Amino acid sequence: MTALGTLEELPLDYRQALTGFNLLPLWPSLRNFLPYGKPIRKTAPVLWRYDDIRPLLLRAGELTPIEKAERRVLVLANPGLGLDAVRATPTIYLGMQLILPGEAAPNHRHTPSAIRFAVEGEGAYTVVEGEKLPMARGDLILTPPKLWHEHGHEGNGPVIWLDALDLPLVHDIEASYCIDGESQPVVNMPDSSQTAYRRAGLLPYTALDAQKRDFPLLRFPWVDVRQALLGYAEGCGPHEPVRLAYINPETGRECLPTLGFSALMLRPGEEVDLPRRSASVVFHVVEGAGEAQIDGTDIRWTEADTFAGPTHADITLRNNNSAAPAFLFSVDDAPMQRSLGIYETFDEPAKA
Ligand code: GTQ
Repeated sequence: MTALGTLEELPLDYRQALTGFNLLPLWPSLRNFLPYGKPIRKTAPVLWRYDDIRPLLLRAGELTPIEKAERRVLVLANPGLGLDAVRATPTIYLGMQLILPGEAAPNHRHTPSAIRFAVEGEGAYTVVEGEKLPMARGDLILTPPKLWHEHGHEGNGPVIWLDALDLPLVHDIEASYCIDGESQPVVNMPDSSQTAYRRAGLLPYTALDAQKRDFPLLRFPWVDVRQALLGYAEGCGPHEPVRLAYINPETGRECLPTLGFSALMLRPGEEVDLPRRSASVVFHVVEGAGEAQIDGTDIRWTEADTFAGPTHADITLRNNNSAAPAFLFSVDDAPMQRSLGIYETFDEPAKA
């Protein structure tokens, strides 16, 4: 294979002439953009321990009133991409958000898609387009692109949740912006996870004749997800990952256009090798403790910890408890890769 020409091989006057007209030779950097076989990945396998985040987030509660923050969030930034890149993976933004009793994170809407995954505390809620969605531990709340959303807290003690957004992509394509609004009147009680979409396999009869809706279900209660995982595990083979996808109940497809969400159960003492995928991925621990190996990097995780891995990663997950299952929530960018026609899974470990 012939080595490609370098910049240094080109005469200085030629390089200067190119620069003067805003031109670049492709060939010196062609392999950076089109490496053979596997993308170049700067994303580091990384762990954010909840024990490290929590005291610093509570201190933010003392240092910065909600009015001065709008959203009181510490961003989980991937050091491989540079902390200033404000992202956990190339496409996934993660933040831990704190709300204190009586506080309100005001109503707004924006082009990036977001989700909340409740980590600690009780009594907080998000209102999305007038639908009030309680945030119990482990609940997944969607705030789809351009929908109004605001957060409040009617209980006691701090409430903390994990935010995931497709902000890196939407910002990089210079399409990210926000609009503020008045607080929304609440129109429901309870939310549609308790009414219209109470159970998988059942839909309101009128939905058969109606246009499929983009975001019919905005809250996925953890009690239901956990029970579904335990039930699904009964029918899974010993080496089959016990993993369920969160979906739009009307389309059967992913529930947001860009990010995908799933829940995993690791049986007592279980170790699973996940199939290598082209998507980047984040895991958040709901219950249990164990280890992960991501592209050879060892990670020891426990409850409420969060960890991330790059695209095309080899990932092994292990539950260290031989008596109880462990539960993980996961975010990936498979939907956006699918819409680009580039999502892949691989059977064989990649050749370097
Ligand atoms: O709660 O609406 O972490 O707009 C970043 C941007 C949370 C939110 C974030 C946001 C929000």
